[in-house]
Amino acid sequence: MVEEEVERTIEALLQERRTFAPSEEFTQQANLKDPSVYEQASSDPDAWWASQAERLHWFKKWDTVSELDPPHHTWFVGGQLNASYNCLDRHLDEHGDRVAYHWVGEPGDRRAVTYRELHEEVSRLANALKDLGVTKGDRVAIYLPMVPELPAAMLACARIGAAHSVVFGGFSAESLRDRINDAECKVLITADGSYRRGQTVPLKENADEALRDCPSIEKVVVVQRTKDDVNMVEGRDLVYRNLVSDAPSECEAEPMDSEDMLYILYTSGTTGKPKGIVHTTGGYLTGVASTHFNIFDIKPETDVYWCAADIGWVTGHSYIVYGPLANGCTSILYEGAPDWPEKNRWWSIIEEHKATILYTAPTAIRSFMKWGTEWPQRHDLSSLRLLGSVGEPINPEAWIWYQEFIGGGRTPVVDTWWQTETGAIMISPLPGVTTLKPGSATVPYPGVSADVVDEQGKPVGPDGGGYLVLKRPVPSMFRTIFGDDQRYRETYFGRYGDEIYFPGDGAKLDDDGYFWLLGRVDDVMNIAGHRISTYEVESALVDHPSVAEAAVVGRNDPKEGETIVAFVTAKSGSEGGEDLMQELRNHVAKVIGKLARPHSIVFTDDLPKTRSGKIMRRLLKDVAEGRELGDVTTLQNAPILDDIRTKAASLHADE
Ligand code: 7RM
Repeated sequence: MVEEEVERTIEALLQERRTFAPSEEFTQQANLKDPSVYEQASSDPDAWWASQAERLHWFKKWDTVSELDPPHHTWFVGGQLNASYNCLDRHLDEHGDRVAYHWVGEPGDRRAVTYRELHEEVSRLANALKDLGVTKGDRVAIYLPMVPELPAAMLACARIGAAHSVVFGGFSAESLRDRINDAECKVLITADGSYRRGQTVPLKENADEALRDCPSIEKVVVVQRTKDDVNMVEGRDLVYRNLVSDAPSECEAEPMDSEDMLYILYTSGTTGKPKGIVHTTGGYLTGVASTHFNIFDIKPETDVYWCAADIGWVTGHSYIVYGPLANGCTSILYEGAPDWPEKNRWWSIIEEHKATILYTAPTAIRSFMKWGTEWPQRHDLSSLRLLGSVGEPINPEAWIWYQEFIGGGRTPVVDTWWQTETGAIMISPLPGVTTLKPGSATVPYPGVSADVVDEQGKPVGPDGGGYLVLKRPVPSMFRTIFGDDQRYRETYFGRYGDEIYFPGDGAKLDDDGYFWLLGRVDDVMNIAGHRISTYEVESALVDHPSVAEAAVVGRNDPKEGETIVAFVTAKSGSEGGEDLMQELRNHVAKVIGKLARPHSIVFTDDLPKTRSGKIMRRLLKDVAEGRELGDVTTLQNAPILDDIRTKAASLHADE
């Protein structure tokens, strides 16, 4: 389709069909189709969550469903289970030969791993880890690319009761070092390297650099992915494949208490030091199995499900590893970049494997929009029946594009709001029940109690904007920050007291009680006494046909107060000049109001992004305010900042 037609289609859909009720066909076959589930769950949350915990295999049933001691809470106390057993052993009798992962390597290699094969690999590796001295309660760092050995390593830890700490393969040696040291990991599982856009990433080299300063590490297990020659330290470093083939294939899964730690995952906060988010076993697994089954409407026998995140982020932990495997479904696992060797890579994978469900992030969707519809249109995507979005607010234009050009106009799109801390999805449609509104994550999942409140904690009511809060703990919620419970209390419960969890997001409620997420509250600006979210202005900007992507920050100036600075990437074919600048300012004024009109607009070829694709507004704020740049170590495209700084120089011309 030519660009103009695409615009017209999106425009028409946005105008004519503001809301999308589930089709009768979809509802009829849906796992959850009875809307009374919401009422039932809220009138007796413990009974609801207990019913969801029944999805799992418990070695010993719990004594109590929940014990609340705000801000702490425990779930299924007295119960015993094992996550690896639930993800593997439990499925073997009935469908051990079902594919767990269709793995696709970036260079084009492929491997299908069945539940039985994964079970054997995990059991062998678990034995090998025990042999290396890893015992229950120890921490194991994992720094691997998207290869089947990554979920295997996580499950091997879970099998013997060691907590894993997965560090995203795109992180630097320094980040790896800090995370290993914070958790005092005993063993590191890594690889020689990984593939990204046809290049190799030297993981082992990074690991070696990190390990110069990691006294707790005793052994290093190395997966040979690229088969490059790498440095192996005598007595410390061992080849993964040799260890696994030499180890016995039977390994009992360790019975774990429901509240035993399953893993630590680091996430950035407002300070430089990342927070080690601690998840436990029974509650976490209950939350991810339940939400995965109901929100993605999983039919384990027939679905081919693809969550295109990296396992190094919580989305991958919950919705590539634990949720899908607990539900016994077949997933796709892809190692590489979406534009390698060409921009149709994802669509060719979907066609080849007849994927039925795709779960990805708005930033990816916007890239696809930028690349044009000709790439997906080369492929038969008719196998898709459900689409999901996660990671940031999705602007209605991208939502519609996704549904129309990837979902063929048929599929529900579930916009799922949650965090590393919540472990599982908290706000999302149920695709067989909920009427969708493009741009809204809709309503809290059954058993989740959310609201939007003001500075004092007073509910703002319909049509009001404020802060999102969760008013009652849920099983999948994290328990603490590793080694820093004080920070846990202060960051999440310092604002409204011990009973109310504050996730750090702004939100709006509409007349139907739907939640509209507005981005992090650190991204909320105060322009002449009006609260405007950077996200609202960004949405207005990307709504303009010439804009591919936009990031907005508030620029604080002692004289001028806070003013809006927009960083804009123009679509190919559009020119970022004086004319477009005026047009965009007028456009925003038209969409939101004059008070939201950006004071300045800087055109740039790209925006600074973290490796998970989140725009780093903090750095743009530094640029806008003419400061030294803060921490750039988590940035995937650092060089673009120099370019942006040069272009933004005029912002400070009169200072
Ligand atoms: C899953 C994940 C969490 C933050 C969260 C929000 C933002 C995530 C959505 C969203 C609007 C969504 N974990 N966020 N999902 N905002 N709509 N559907 O991303 O810990 O890495 O990030 O991401 O600000 O607080 S995370």
